[in-house]
Amino acid sequence: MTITITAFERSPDGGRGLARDMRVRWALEEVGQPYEVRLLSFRAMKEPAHVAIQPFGQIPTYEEGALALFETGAIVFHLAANHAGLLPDDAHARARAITWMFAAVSSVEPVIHELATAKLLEGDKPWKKDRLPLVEERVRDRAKQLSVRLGKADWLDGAFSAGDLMMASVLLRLRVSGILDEFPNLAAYVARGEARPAYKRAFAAQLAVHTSGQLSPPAT
Ligand SMILES: N[C@@H](CCC(=O)N[C@@H](CS)C(=O)NCC(=O)O)C(=O)O
Repeated sequence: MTITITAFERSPDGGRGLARDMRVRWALEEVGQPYEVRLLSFRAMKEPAHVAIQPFGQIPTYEEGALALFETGAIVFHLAANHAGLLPDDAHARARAITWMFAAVSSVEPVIHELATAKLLEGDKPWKKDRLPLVEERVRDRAKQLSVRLGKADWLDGAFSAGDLMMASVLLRLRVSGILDEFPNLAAYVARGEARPAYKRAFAAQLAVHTSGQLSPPAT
C-alpha cells in the first residue's frame, strides 16, 4: 500500500532538516518503506481537506490506505510498531524505547519550541529581554538533565531505537541557538543520528524538494 506524507512546499529553512516531516522521512528510511510526498502551501495546510487529516493545519501527515495519522510521535510509533528496525524485541527494552519517544515530544520539545517562539514570534515584544533568559535557562536545565542521563553512551538505552530518532530530531532544532553545543555529548549524539545512512537519505530527499525544481508554481 502506498504511503503518502505531507511536507512544506516552501520550508522556512529551505529543506535543511528542521521541518518535522524530516523525522517521518527518517523513520521511513530506517524501516525501508518507500513513500510519496504531497507538498502543501501554507494556504493549503489550513484548508478543510488537510484539516480533516491534521486538525491543527500542520505538516506532516501520514496516509496509508484508509489510515490517516498526524503527530510525528504517533506516526513514528506506527512505523516502529509495524516494521522491524526501530524497536527492540525485548518487552521491557521496547517499553523503555517508547518512553524515550514520549520524553522527546512531551518533556524536551516543548521547551525548545518555547525558545523558538520567544525568539521568532515575540522578538519584537517589550517583554523579550526579561523573558528570553528565563526560557533559555529552562532549555539548559532540560538539556543538562538529558546530558547527565546520556553520559558517555551512544544512544539513550542500548541500541539505536525510535526513542533516539525522536530525541535527536527534537534536539537538532536546538543547534541554531548554540545551546546544543554547550553539551558536547548531546551534540555528538545528534551528530551520530545525522551520520546514519537512513538520516542522510531522508535529508537529501527533503532538501531536493527545494533545490531540484520539484516545486509547483506558487499558489495564486
Ligand atoms: N506536534 C506536531 C507539530 C507539527 C508542527 O509544528 N508542524 C509545523 C512544521 S515543522 C507546521 O506545520 N507549522 C505551520 C503551522 O503551524 O501553521 C507534530 O509533531 O507533528
